Amino acid sequence: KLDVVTFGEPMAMFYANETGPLHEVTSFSKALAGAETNVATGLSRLGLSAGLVTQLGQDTFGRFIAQALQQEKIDTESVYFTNEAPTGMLLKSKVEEGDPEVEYFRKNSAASKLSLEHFDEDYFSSARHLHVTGISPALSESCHSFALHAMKFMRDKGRTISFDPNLRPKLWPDTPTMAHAINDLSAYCDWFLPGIGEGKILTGYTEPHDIAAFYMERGVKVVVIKMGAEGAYYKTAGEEGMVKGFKVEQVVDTVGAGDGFAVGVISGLLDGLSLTEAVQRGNAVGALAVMSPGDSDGLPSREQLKAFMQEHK
Ligand code: KDG
Repeated sequence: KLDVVTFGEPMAMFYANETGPLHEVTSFSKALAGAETNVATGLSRLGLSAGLVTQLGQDTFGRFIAQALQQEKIDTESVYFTNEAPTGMLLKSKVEEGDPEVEYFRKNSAASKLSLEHFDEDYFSSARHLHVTGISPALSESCHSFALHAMKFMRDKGRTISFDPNLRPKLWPDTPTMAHAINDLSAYCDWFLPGIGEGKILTGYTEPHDIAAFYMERGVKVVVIKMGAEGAYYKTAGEEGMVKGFKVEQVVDTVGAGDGFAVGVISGLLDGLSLTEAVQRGNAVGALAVMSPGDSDGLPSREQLKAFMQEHK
């Protein structure tokens, strides 16, 4: 039924319309956020069927998110509601350059209470592919167990699994705990998609080749490392190389680039493209994502993606 299933925490995001410290900003725009949600959005816009498993609070943000997911044609059959915890939200600042400031309001949120009780085997089995990020296991013990179980379950079913570490140090007790948890989970994925900075933190190595080798020793088949504007490095048992990035005229907001990259690589590989073509598509969707202020407003339709890739050859 589904091409891709993912799980995690969608949030209501308020991003600043003016630069300056968050507490001084007076005007914000509302948008849908959450790394897994961004990936599901991007895949759906490219015409793949994507399902998001999560729990929302019975509140205004929960209603906003449920509606936004439907507008994006994301399958919501496995979206649960609770009135015992609120829906998570975040604030994001506006910057002239570099990464914006992000402040979360998500502790003990409805999504953090997602647990194995919510794991619907039939729903997961109906998907060809599972996408996981390192944010979900950081949310709570029960979300960590959920992530591990989902990966083991889909692996036993012979499905492919992509994993973007998406390091969020604010959500973990300390760096060693974070690295340990992510590296343990990586052993269950087929395609591992870290950023170069994340790869360094997680392995202690600085060279893409060594970072990739670290994960291949754990059984990962494809490692693709995001190198920012340079593009991306890839390695498998038989090949390795760099795929150059696309030129971006103006970077508006870097958040969401990694999610866009995942959208390109996952959709490309599921469409049957070669690895280098899929990575190139990842670079293209990542470039489109940084040209707009929200996390997902730059994510393209098939036509927009094709046009961008042709114009920027
Ligand atoms: O990757 C984009 C996400 O960082 C953003 O949408 C918010 O999910 C989010 C997080 O936890 O940082």
